[in-house]
This record gives sequence, C-alpha cells and structure tokens, in this order.
Amino acid sequence: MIALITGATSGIGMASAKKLAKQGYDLIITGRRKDRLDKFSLELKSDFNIEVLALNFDVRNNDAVVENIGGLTEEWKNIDVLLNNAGLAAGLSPIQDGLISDWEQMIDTNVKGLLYVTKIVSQTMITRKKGHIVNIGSIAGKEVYPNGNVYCGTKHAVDALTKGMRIDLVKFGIKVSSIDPGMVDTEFSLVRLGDKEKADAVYDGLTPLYAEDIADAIDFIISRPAHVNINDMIIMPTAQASAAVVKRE
Ligand code: NDP
Ligand code: 8X3
Repeated sequence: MIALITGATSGIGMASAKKLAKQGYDLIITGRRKDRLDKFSLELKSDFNIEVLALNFDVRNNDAVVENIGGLTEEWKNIDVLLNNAGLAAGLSPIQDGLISDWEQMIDTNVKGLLYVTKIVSQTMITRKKGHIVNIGSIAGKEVYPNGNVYCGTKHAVDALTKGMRIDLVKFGIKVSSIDPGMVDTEFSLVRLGDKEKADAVYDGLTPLYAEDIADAIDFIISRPAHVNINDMIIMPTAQASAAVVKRE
C-alpha cells in the first residue's frame, strides 16, 4: 500500500507519516523544506524498513504538482491513500487589517493546492477504481471565530470540497473523508503568529491535542473495512468546547 502525505515536514503530516510507516505503508512525503524532507525520509526508511519517496515542491504551484505527481513511476503511481494535509494560517487580524499576501497564501495553499494535488491523484484512483482521500479540515471549517475570517473561509471551503469530491467520486469506489481538529500543538501557531512566545501562549494552561492524536484518527479512518467510510471526524481537546471557548487552568 502507498500513501501520499502532503506537508510531512512537520506536525500532523510528520506524525501521520510515522503512524502509516508503522502500519507498513510505503510513503510519498512532500514539503517545501528540502533539508527536513530528506532527513525525515532517511529516518523513516531506517526506523520502519519501508520505501520512501521525498518530493520537494510547493503545492501552490500547479506545474510543480503535475511534474512531481504526474511523473511518478509505475512503482509509485498507484497511490492508495492521499492525505491532503499541507496547509497553514497566516495572521490573525480583523478583516479590515488583514494582509492581502496572507490571504493569498492561505487560499492558494489550503484550497487551490489541495485541489491541484487531488485532481492528479484522483485520476489514477479512478483508473484503479479504488483509493481513499483524507482531507485535513479544521474546527475553523465548522465555525468562525474572531479574526479567523480568511483562514476559516479556506477551511469551510475544504469542508465543501470534501463533500463535493465524495459525490463526484462515489461511482468509482473512492472513499473521501475529512478530519476537523481543534487546537493541535504543532508549528501551526508559530507559522500563524511568527513569534515563539505568542505561539506558546496559545496552548498556555490547557492540554491541547498532539499531532499523534490526529495520526491515530487517520489510521482509524483508513483502516475501516471496504464497505465503511468515515465521512467526517471533529476532534477537540477536552479543554476546548468550541473554536473560541477554552478552559485554562
Ligand atoms: P505545521 O505548520 O506543523 O505543518 C504544516 C505542514 O504543511 C508543513 O509540513 C509544511 O511544510 C506544509 N506546507 C505548508 N505550506 C505548504 C506549501 N505551500 N506547499 C507544501 N507544503 C506546505 O502545522 P499542522 O501540522 O498543524 O498543520 C497541518 C494541517 O492541519 C493544516 O492544513 C492545518 O490547517 C490543519 N490544522 C491544524 C490545526 C492545529 O491546531 N495545529 C487544527 C486544525 C487543522 P513546508 O513548510 O516544509 O512546506
Ligand atoms: C486550527 C485550529 O482553532 O486555530 O485549524 O483555527 S484553529
């Protein structure tokens, strides 16, 4: 079995790669940071004795997506599981103060990048009449919170796209699922806020989710019997009741 995980250089993608490697999947891992990708690839091969292909590209660049994924050899092209994980939040500002460059980065990565990768991977899945696409959405795709505006918009789009893909691909026997986590302690807040102290403060006084918790859920979703599909799974820390309601000690 082969799984392709976008954004495996950190956080949820990295934890999921380890989990799937443990289950014996051969892995295609992607990300922009080549040094991390190459190091992680070696680690996976030696720790889990699996085949790993590291593809270094930006999901926002459709030419690069087509070149890398469209150019897969026979050995790698039959992807069984696609984990659309690469994504980010940039900034946390009211709409009138938001940076256009942040908006474009979020929309181009979380929505358009996910679409580019899905289009090309789903074509081979259709030919094989099998496959499982798992999209990483967010609680931000179910609710909107103050200053979350555009990030929430992109994750609402992922929610809609998951439903749309499921409808379009059902006739080919392809499963489509999504996972919508609340706060997960990864590099997410550092990327969003650009400051380690501010990022650490996001998780102050509570136990957040960890990337391994989401990897466990992914493992559960992709290991259901052939006739069972998990459409959607919302996972929150016990201390987080909704996007904006959190209990801190
Ligand atoms: P991290 O910042 O730890 O990881 C994000 C990953 O995405 C990195 O591997 C990064 O790799 C990759 N990535 C980002 N932009 C691009 C790009 N343009 N092209 C290719 N890869 C890219 O955050 P998380 O693990 O938390 O985030 C993973 C997903 O989970 C995201 O979609 C996020 O929105 C979602 N999520 C996160 C939650 C949280 O609280 N942490 C909660 C709910 C959902 P590189 O920089 O090397 O390209
Ligand atoms: C990440 C979770 O609540 O910061 O998607 O938007 S949140």
